[in-house]
Amino acid sequence: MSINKANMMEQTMRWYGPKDPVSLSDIKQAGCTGIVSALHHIPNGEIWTVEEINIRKATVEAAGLKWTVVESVPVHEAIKTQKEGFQRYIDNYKQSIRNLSKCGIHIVTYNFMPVLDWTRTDLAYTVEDGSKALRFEKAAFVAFDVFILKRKGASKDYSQLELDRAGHYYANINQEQKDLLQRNIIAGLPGSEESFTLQQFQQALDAYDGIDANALREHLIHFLEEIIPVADESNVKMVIHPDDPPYSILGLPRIVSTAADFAELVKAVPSLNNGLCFCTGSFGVRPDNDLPAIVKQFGDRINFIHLRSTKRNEFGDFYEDNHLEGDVDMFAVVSEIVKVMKARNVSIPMRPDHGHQMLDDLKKKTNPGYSGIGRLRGLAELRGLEVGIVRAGV
Ligand code: DNO
Repeated sequence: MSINKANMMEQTMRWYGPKDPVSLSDIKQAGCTGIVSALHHIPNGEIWTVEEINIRKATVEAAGLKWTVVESVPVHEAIKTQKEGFQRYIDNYKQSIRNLSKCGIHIVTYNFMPVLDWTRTDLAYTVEDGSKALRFEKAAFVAFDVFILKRKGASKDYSQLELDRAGHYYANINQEQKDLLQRNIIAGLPGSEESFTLQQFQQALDAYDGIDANALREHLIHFLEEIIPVADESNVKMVIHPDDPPYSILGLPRIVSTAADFAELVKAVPSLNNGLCFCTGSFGVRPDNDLPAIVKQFGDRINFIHLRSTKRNEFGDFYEDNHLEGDVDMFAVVSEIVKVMKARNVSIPMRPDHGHQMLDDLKKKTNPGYSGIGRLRGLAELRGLEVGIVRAGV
């Protein structure tokens, strides 16, 4: 029996462009209709021209798919730190929004995390069924901070237990493992537009000297006050991605980790185009984030959804679990999303966020988190969940 898809999530996957080992045809066969993509070859801070956007758009459309969401137009570090010359980058950003709109692309994702985008310590953590997942191990992260980066004052940021566990971890890994840990954290995961050597990394951190959470929030609000009027004129929905993990790391402030954080941004810039990319995997790492309540509270400004579940332990470690397992109550989340779409009479694009490396993909070189088969499994489960919810009239 076919069901009315008008108020159901639009199924999409992220595609990194022509070099992505997962093809557009693979994504279409997974059952997606939409693509999430970005012009990763354009240097961070430069304008995305209509020509370049149209090239990507034509490639996507030739495969019978639609480029529904941009993830991400990256925000230059100078905008976050408000260093000399940052206004030029804001102007460029505005022009990219206008150009995307001209090409018919109306949802743009971005984040405002200082220096690092999403962060993991282990990209090949073998889970019980033999597939590989991404993991954040607190002891490894603290070891990187205290013993490899040797950040000034780092040890003051951790408890004695955390330092002891990190010391133990570090004493038991070899040089190769140390190098790998460093690479995993600072060499840039897929989608992060920055990649550093240790020395460059320290310099990037230093640029935040004197910038605390309040200052960073002011910088973000300034950015929003500048770009949201352009989004309004261009009919573009801007959606901010939450911090991953959702707390301050390496002494850097993070300001989009909770519902209260996002509420501040809404208060400052109320336009509905100041929206949220609702990422269950990022918000879900904190037990104090009530995910269905966030959907309820911000339903009118959630315009892109990342569905993924994490499993945490008492030490602050987490790994990416199967989409319907782990700490996220996916049934409760999708039920709220279904209600929102019905009330708004819209279909919100969703992507299965990450997936385990599994089956044939274990033999391939894949983008961590973005292999084809693991995401296909996640999508299939989420699709079934949503159909069940809709058919049951929950
Ligand atoms: C990781 C992603 C992030 C996200 C950006 C959005 O898999 O969720 O890279 O795309 O933070 O700007």
